[in-house]
Amino acid sequence: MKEKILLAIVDMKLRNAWPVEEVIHEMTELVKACQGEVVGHIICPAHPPTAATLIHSGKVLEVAELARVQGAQGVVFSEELKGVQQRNLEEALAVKTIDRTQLILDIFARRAVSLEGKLQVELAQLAYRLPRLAGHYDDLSRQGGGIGTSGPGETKLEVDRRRIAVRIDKLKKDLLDVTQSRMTKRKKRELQHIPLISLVGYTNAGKSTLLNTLTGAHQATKDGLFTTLDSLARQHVLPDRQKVVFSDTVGFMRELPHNLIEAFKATLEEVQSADILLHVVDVSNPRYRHLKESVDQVLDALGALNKPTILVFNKIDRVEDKEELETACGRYGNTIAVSALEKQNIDGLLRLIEKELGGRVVAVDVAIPVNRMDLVNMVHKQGQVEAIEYSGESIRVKAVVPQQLAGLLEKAAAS
Ligand SMILES: Nc1nc2c(ncn2[C@@H]2O[C@H](COP(=O)(O)OP(=O)(O)OP(=O)(O)O)[C@@H](O)[C@H]2O)c(=O)[nH]1
Ligand SMILES: [Mg+2]
Repeated sequence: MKEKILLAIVDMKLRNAWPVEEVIHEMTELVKACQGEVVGHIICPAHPPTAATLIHSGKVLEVAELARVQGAQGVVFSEELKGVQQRNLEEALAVKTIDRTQLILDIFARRAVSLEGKLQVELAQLAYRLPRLAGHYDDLSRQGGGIGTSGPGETKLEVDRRRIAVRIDKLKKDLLDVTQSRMTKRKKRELQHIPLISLVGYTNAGKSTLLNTLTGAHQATKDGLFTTLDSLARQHVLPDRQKVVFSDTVGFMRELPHNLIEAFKATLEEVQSADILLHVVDVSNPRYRHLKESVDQVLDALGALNKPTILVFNKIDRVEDKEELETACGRYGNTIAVSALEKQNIDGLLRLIEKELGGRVVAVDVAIPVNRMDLVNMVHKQGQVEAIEYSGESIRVKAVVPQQLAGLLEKAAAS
């Protein structure tokens, strides 16, 4: 049975705040991703917010009444709650009360598959919980007692806090180990001068579908939020025979919890080291401009906003208003409209990628000395071989290789 959830949409009347309807839509999707069912929503003004319950006490009573009438088993607030606010609200509402951040963390916890993903999620959850322990055990008596426990003693709160802090340290260490092997792979790739093309975008934009269409990978895709948590890198050869690596990673969302970005830093670093970003936008979503801006904000936080970027307007098969699509494309630079699912205009996208990588590879046809097998090995790893012929004193190499390697080959040929 699906858990029945009442949404408390907190209206902060902030500048640049998202329209209320969009928040309702987004929160409903988040609840769905947690296998819950939204039974209703209530708008709760919070200007100014209150310290005790975020929203005003009269409104708290209204939320409690609606939750009761709708038979809600939980209330989810659209804004982050402080520990004390959550406790007060839960008491007043008499049902489980959580906030948007917890909801997102819950989705991530459900989705995490890889060891790295699981460690990252647990880290984010503990980091969220740690400052919220305060005051939980105000009336605590001293722990322990008896021989060997003399001294000031510790409250349970302190013990809990310390236990969590120790666990956080341990998780960070474990994560470092797990991340190390991925870093090694990345370094190797960088040494081989194979460009990395990272797919980024709002969750559900179609990144994994595009990766599959581009490379024939089998990354799981689904209509829902945060389907992909683990990065997948896939080597591919472009039509101009340049080797590249495409990588798909976790989707973004507006105001992603800070703890989550912090915990997923290692995964997101892939984005920082990319040569090109494919920013995938679901242009069939009427809110696509807002979604794009939110992704830009996360990219900015990662220091990746100024990377060469191709804006990929996806799901054009669902866009009826072609004029609007043209306007959308005209609004930004370096855009292309595709359908990853229906495989429309994928050639165009590939050409744009080749143009963006422009001149990083060149065709060579050289004869190098037989003792330069080291170079032949490099050609196999970094380039696309057309022919390698061994004839007595020399090796003829016909291939498309990165410019730097072409230089080395030509030098060897001339010697
Ligand atoms: N109609 C249509 N649907 C698409 C297209 N591309 C992707 N989808 C659908 O959109 C949904 C989300 O696709 P995914 O590829 O999982 O999206 P994602 O960006 O990887 O999402 P997360 O991993 O959750 O961040 C799926 O149901 C896809 O089938 C497209 O070009 N047209
Ligand atoms: Mg995905």
